Amino acid sequence: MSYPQVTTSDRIAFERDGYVLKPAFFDAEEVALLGRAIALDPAIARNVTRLADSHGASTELALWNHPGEDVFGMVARSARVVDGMELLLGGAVYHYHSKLTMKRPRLGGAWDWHQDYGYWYHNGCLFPDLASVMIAIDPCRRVNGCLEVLRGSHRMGRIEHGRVGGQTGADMARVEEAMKVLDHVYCEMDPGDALFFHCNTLHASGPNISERSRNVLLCCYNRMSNNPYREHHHPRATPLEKVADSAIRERGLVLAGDERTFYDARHDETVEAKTG
Ligand SMILES: O=C(O)CCC(=O)C(=O)O
Repeated sequence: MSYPQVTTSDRIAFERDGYVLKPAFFDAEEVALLGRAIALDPAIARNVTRLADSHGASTELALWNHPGEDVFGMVARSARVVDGMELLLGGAVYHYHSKLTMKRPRLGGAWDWHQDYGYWYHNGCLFPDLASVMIAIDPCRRVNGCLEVLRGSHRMGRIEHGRVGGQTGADMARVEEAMKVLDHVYCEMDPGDALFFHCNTLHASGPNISERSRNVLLCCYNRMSNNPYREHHHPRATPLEKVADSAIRERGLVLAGDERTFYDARHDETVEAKTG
């Protein structure tokens, strides 16, 4: 069986636009496993952090540093993702963290405009040699808060960030100027689609004003050569054990449960998943 791959023409698009959307990167069976894992793993529900946005709503986040043997780990370690990241970032990568961002029907809040490197710069990463892949578990549409990007904004370099609600947001005066010269793209996605984006790409997402949840998995990677110069709450260069693309389906519905250590992004501390 063959699996979708990131190609050299994807790399050209990524370098030009700061992102590339790969439709149907995961199939329906693989996406169903992710959806069931969210529903069935009580450790995820116990370790969700709510991040306030600038409009008084909040969005939900569950974040962990190390990809394990569970279904989320199989996706983060799958050859199609890791090889794709290595092609896009131009060298060997390691797993920086993964997170579920979840917007409940009618309640899920927004993500304010930011660059991921606006955060990660402060973690001792010298170069913006990091990227994320967002994998749609639910349909992502404007009405339920799909990701929005400013096409080509990664070429602006890192811009100033400050506190916006419970999040860290980009200097809006500069974002507004960038909006006058760059395309504002709503990245609508179907379940299984994967959006690879550069850590300096300005991105945001709106609130969920629909009756459907908007759950996505984000896996983030750093170049091995960009080992952070100091310890921080995400890992320094750590060997990444890649698995075959078939491993997601072959392993099936393996839950991490209490094997996983979550990181509480709101309180800036590591939270161990607890039983009971
Ligand atoms: O889930 C979203 O809509 C955006 C998440 C995001 O921007 C992030 O985790 O940096």
